[in-house]
Amino acid sequence: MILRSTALALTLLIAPPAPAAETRIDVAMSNFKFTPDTIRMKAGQAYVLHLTSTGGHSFGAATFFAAAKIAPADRAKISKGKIEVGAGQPVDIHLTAPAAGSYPVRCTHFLHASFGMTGKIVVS
Ligand SMILES: [Cu+2]
Repeated sequence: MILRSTALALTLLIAPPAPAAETRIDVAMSNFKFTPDTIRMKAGQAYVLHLTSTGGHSFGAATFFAAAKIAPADRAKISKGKIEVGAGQPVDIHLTAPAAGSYPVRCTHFLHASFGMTGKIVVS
């Protein structure tokens, strides 16, 4: 029993559980689209959403951000369900994907969504 406990302790010392690897997802914003416009995630998996823009756009995904687990350090980057992304000012959001579903994404800037600047996050 003592030997078994020692062996277990040694195993834990030698191989501490690795933190869940984050998958990076790049989303580029431009006039007037998200690339890709369908973002795919697996429920419960860790991601870094890397947002870039060639102009002033927002990544509006209120239902997604409300449902996902957002890293505390990144919560302040989200305001009223959206993230403003300026040209040359990338934003990273570390998060854990929520339950399966399709969550709408849109740029909230005036008329941008009607010009086609919409997308979705599909969690499976
Ligand atoms: Cu826009």
